[in-house]
Amino acid sequence: MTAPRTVLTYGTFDLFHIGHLRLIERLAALGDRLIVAVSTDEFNAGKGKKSVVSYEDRSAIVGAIRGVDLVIPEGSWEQKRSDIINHGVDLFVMGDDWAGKFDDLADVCEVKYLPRTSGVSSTDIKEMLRTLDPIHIEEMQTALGTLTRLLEHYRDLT
Ligand code: C2G
Repeated sequence: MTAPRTVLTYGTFDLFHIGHLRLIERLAALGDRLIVAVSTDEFNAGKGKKSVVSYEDRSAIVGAIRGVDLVIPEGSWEQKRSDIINHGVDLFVMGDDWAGKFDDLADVCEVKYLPRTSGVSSTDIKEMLRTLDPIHIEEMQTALGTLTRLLEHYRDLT
């Protein structure tokens, strides 16, 4: 009976989307146990990221995904090595936007980077939402009013 193969990854998982899901699905297929470390709100602030969704909700969402066996908080850049040792991790995996960044962990476990899912990111979703916020809708309505008046003015001149 071989020991279960444990996989570990880290992320913010804000505005959970298909890119996050596709990564987690692939990770679950790489081992018998999957641990996901979710960045805390405080750690995100340190990354210069303000997540829309709270740590409490982001970790609950990730924890509810089939194939995720444990969610732990990510509160610092330095905790990866001790997490790997304390949880008996065999394989550390990140999306390839992090390619090479964690190769120093190769002395305590296997390190892999998987291709990101193209065309989707929490940043893009936030940008889309931003254009829909009330202030921007009001700005667009004002601009539309100005354009309408200009058109009417020129139409009267012709
Ligand atoms: N990801 C992906 N495809 C996307 C978007 C993200 O495969 N379209 C992957 C990323 O490569 C990462 C994981 O999903 O491995 C989580 O992405 P983020 O939530 O953006 O996490 P990040 O801000 O990169 O934080 O210590 C590491 C950091 O906590 C990682």
